[in-house]
Amino acid sequence: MNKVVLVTGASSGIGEAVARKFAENGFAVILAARSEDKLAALAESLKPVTEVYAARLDVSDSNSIDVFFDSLPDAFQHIDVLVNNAGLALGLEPAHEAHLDDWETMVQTNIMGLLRVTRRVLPGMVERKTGHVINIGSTAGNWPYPGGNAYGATKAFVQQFSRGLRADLRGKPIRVSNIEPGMCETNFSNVRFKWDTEKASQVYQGTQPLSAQDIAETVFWVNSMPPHVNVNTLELMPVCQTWGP
Ligand code: NJP
Repeated sequence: MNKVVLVTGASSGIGEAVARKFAENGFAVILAARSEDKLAALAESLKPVTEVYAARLDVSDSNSIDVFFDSLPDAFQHIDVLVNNAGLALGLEPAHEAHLDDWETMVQTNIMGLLRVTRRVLPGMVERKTGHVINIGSTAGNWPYPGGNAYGATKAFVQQFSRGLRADLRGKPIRVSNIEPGMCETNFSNVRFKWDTEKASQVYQGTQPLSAQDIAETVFWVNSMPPHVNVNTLELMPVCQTWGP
């Protein structure tokens, strides 16, 4: 059996592009997200290329996590690469107008979801003495922008958790990387910025954003480095992004 990659949030955008990239390069892929119809379509398109398993996973729901991992077919149990990509950003209001429900959903998805999945996958990696956890963070975790406060804080958590994982795994041949995209054209950015040109122009000048493929190439490259090389943190921004360093 080929190496196995699990991609959460594989139904669109960066996750879909990452799954395609690994599939085209000989990995067996596990596709996970809530949108089963989109996963099924992606799985169909990848089946001629590689072994695929697709199943519903809501990372914000611990029951869904249990069902998903308890149902993994034997051939997909040995996860070599985990790409913790599922995530979302809700609301663009300043903190004094923000909706607590939005904050709760972001915490449950971007923080608790990533923790739940990692906790299920990591023991197997430790036992097999091999593995790579690749977390998809955000430039927003480093460079807060107006209205992105709580979202950025969840991604700052992802960065700090990645650092902590490296400490926990010290001496073990398991890699942990944190990839931090800036503005990337996906459903995420369409929903978040394109509906309001004025707000979009505050954070993004409207020339060329990153593409999901740009991130997929980066994630694949990070994993393709020799096993003794750990890319800790990698931040990518489109040249036109107006917020940041
Ligand atoms: O966005 P989108 P991206 N359980 O909306 C899934 C980060 N990022 O590809 O469940 C399981 O196309 C959702 O699937 P579904 C961002 O924070 C992006 O841009 O079917 N899955 C979908 O597949 C995120 O961590 C930008 O709705 C859940 C996927 O997540 C990652 O990149 C900038 C889920 C989201 O795909 C991918 O986002 C940046 C749940 N509860 C960081 N909730 C950017 N695009 O500009 C959502 O700095 N998903």
